[in-house]
Amino acid sequence: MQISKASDAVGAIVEDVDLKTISDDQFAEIRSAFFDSGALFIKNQNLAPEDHIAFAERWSDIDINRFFTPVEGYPQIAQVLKEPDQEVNIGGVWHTDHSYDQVPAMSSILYALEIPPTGGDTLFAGMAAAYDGLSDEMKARIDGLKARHGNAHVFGQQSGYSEQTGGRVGNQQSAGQEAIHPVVLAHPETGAKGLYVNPGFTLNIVDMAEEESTTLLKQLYEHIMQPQFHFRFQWREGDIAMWDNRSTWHYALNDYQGHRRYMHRITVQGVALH
Ligand SMILES: O=C(O)CCC(=O)C(=O)O
Ligand SMILES: [Fe+2]
Repeated sequence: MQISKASDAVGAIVEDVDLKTISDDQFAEIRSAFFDSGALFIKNQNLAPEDHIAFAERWSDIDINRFFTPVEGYPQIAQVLKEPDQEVNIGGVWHTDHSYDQVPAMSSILYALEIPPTGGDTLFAGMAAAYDGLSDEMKARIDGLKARHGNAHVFGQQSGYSEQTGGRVGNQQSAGQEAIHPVVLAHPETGAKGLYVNPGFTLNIVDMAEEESTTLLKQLYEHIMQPQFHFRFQWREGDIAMWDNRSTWHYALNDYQGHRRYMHRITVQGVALH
């Protein structure tokens, strides 16, 4: 097994390993690379749904997403699918998964089954590198702030997201979760400080006037959107990307209209954030 850095800001590439047969020592190495880098790109796997589930369960219990259509026979696995005639994809904005939950998911483990002939890359951003890149003044300004996150505007009845994604997002009546988390998070495993707000689900900064909150979030987002904090992953069938939802953002590019892209996703449970 070889593990190498994907970019300065985020991610590591894992090669020459078969996740079906890893030892406990190899898993420990994978685990520490994951928390240190925020995301792993594990090349060239051949996993049945049972193997994907078994790998996910090495990390934590599975956190079943309320909204995505599951794979038939496997309620633990969500379909991340875009059909040729579907215009809007899943995850086509910068976001992190499940920040609207009281106990947000630790990781999403995405396995590529069908990749379009070109395009369909996923962008990742590293929140610790982005935090480190802030001015001292901005670090002082956001120290101790909290933000409110929610999902009704994405997964709720009124959002239109379900229709736009060809009905692939359902259960809208159970949307509406909200949670408050720190804007600067000391990572629960490593203690590294990172930004924990995202354009997908963060609603506002708590105890701040709306206009000031909007301006501050926009400033932070523009900072994080700078390419030095990113890595662009180009998929091959059989690859896994797994990311730490507490220390990264991701963005599924939607630049392959007319082609099919199909992934299986398992999300695993995290811990309460302070
Ligand atoms: O399809 C992708 O590359 C990522 C989609 C996404 O946002 C997710 O699965 O959480
Ligand atoms: Fe996502």
